Amino acid sequence: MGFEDVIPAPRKGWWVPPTPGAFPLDEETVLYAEPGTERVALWLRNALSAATGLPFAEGREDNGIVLRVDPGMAEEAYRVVIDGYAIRIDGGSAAGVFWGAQTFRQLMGPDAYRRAPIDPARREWFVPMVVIEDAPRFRWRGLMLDVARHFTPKDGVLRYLDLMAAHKLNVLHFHLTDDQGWRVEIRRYPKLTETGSWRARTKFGHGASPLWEEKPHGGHYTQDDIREIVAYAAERHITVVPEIDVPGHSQAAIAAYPELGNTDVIDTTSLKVWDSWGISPNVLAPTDNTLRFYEGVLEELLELFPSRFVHVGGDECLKDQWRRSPTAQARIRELGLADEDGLQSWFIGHFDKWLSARGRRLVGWDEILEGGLADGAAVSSWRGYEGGIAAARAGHDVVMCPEQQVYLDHRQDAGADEPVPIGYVRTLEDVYRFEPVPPELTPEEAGHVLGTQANVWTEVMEDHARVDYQTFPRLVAFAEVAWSPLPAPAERDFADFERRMATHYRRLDALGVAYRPPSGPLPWQ
Ligand code: TNX
Repeated sequence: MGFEDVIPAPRKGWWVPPTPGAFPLDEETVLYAEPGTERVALWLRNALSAATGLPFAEGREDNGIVLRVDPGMAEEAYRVVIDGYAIRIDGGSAAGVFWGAQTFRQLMGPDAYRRAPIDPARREWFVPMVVIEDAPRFRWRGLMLDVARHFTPKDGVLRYLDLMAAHKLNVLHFHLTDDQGWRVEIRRYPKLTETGSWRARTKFGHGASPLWEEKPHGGHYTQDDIREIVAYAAERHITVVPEIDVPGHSQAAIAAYPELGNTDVIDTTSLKVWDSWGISPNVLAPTDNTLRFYEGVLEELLELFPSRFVHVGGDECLKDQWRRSPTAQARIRELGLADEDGLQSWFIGHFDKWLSARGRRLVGWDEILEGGLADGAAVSSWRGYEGGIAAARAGHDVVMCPEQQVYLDHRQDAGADEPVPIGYVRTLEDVYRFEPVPPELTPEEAGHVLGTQANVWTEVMEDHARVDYQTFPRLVAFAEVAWSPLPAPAERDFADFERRMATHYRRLDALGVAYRPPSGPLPWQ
């Protein structure tokens, strides 16, 4: 299915004319943006000029590049036509044109991904004379980045957005809070970041030899940083979906504001930001005070993130403190709930209504199904496919991200020299054969699968290089699954994907991605 070496594989592609030809790009090549494509033109000019040193001046002439929105095409669809006269990149919207521009960059060769020309004497580049017609399979092609366990400085996030765009991924699920850290400035609650974004020591290590690093770790994004990240993403047609995890995974918030915890059963005043991995038993108290506090957090969040979806977590909330807490038990009786699961669903349901009233939609991890799913909620199905199947059957939207298939913190190989040997073994081929839509869904139910996302949890990734290593090359296979209409898993042509990967590794090299090498020594750990 793969045409040329384009990744993700486009739906259709053919040579123009029948014999392979090449179209030259040089000092004279101009770039013209029809209305609505100006920002794409700016992006393309910046990217190509940086790599080639050619100006790609604004202008409309034969032999130039023309970007255009064609309202007759589907929203994210695009068509690239490179014939004897011009290069035309059409899309159903600016997003479609942008994905077409990404494909065009691939056709220019791996050096088009560099940020400065490596051969200033080279004044001519060639692209193959082809027609490519393409459109995505899913509208939610996501990557979840956990910046709570290990903080990724803003720089690294912007770089990840570029890498996502190069692979036609369009949703960054931004896991901003957890037991181990709170990463977004909230003006009305300054201690969330003053206290909640730092931990005194951090456990790093895995497998049989855990190692305590007695060093502090932390960091956070200011609101202006977030505005910049969101704008940078928007220019790349990526939506940033923020996640504030409640009512579990909240120890960092409780460390900052102890009254958020179950003060009737534990002494929350001495709690620190959690410095181990695993799940903290210290969860939010199901009180009106907590609800008001998080409404305040979400109010500021909605100003920062225009995304229609807002993620409220809901995963792995240990209920022991609620079982022991007279306050929580009184709440259960007062609301006529069956048990603690009912309390969690009441909690999530509150924010479902609160967000809906503000024109947004709630999305949560599949535990939000327990005790009853809130009306408008969408589900991130992580504990396998089951939660997603149940939600789709009940008419709810679903993002498929089952941990056994697309958790990129899990090891990539069974070998003893794998530097991060945790979790299930998920090879590049396993990810390539991941199917987001389970066969047991009817076509109508399958229509509720908005798409899929790969999740990068960072307990064992203390820096950029490690995040790159775990994410790549598997994210490339994932991107093809999310974008291209591949056949059933057993029929997928992994050999053809590997053939195209040979070129793609050179693109990743040019981008400076520290991927797991397909052969040879693994990085020092
Ligand atoms: C489960 S997935 C979690 C995360 C961990 C991850 C490690 C999910 C909603 N919860 O908190 O980081 O496993 O693989």
